Amino acid sequence: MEARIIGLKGCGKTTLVAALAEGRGEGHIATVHVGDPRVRVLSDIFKPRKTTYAELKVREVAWPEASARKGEMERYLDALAGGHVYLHVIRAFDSPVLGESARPEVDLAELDHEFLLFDLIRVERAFERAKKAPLPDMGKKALTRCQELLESETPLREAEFDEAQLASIRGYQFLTLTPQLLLVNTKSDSAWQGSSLEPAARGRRILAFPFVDALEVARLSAEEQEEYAAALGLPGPAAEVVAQAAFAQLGLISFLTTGSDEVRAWPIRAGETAREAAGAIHSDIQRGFIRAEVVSYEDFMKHGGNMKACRDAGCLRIEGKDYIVADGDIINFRFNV
Ligand SMILES: Nc1nc2c(ncn2[C@@H]2O[C@H](COP(=O)(O)OP(=O)(O)O)[C@@H](O)[C@H]2O)c(=O)[nH]1
Ligand SMILES: [Mg+2]
Repeated sequence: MEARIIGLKGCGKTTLVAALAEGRGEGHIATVHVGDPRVRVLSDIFKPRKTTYAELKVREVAWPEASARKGEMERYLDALAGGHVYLHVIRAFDSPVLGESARPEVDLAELDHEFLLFDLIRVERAFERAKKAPLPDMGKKALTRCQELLESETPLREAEFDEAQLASIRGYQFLTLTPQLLLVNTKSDSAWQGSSLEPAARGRRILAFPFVDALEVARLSAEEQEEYAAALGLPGPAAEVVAQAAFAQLGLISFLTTGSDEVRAWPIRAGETAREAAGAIHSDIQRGFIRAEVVSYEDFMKHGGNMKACRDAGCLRIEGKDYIVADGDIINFRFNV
């Protein structure tokens, strides 16, 4: 999963990358492990050679300088492409660097407005091109609908599109179609009064914490992180909290695979079938899918973390290709290629 960190200049994007990276960052890029206690427990039971958590790749996209905006804008848009989710950072501390006091509502409205404008420009360009190479009816209809939404200042992610419509607009890479998480960078020493951002959040999840404190916590050992996060009033280590919220915002769940080789969490979209889930591991397993042997993490732990006990108790289920995978399913795929 790819995330892009967006936000105006000086809001704390680089600080966030550092806090998320826990030492694994490279400047503007970091790979975040999605903390999953189930993976930790299973790893203790199976003692595999390798333990693999779901990953969120994050990349900071710097806000273009006003003076150089024209040329930089294209680069900005290129850098946003490929992001499955935007982590939208909002400054809620008075910035000595910028010489500006906190104005989170204004900043949020500004970037939201810019994104609507970018998308409107894309719609207009698409209609321009359609004069030379006409669009199919479906494409024209979908594009017109996007235009109406954007002109009424509705981000496209708030609209319901059916699969066919989505297919015809996906290629335009509209910025407002991408889900967002709002990350409020708060003042260290005072309680955050977040209610004023709620209306403008329009359904986006809000996480608020002081990034500088989160960065301090991230520099500690794994054992110390939980404790110090709590002491600073943070909901947890930033990497864990942000990655989990991003996955939730995207409607992702994880199924698990176990063995002496590897214990691993595999993120998939909620609602995917066993056969689709198999494809997350390897296209061969999807192609040669025979059946899935499934036990829920809860049942597995209820039976002492023992697969044979699960089988004897009848809670190791045999499921077919259309089975809808549940979060925390431990799955062994049978396949034949
Ligand atoms: N007081 C305070 N300053 C911060 C915080 N986060 C970042 N800063 C400072 O704000 C400035 C800009 O931060 P930076 O992460 O580079 O912002 P970016 O432009 O969005 O990448 C730096 O001088 C940071 O030290 C914060 O949580 N509290
Ligand atoms: Mg920066």
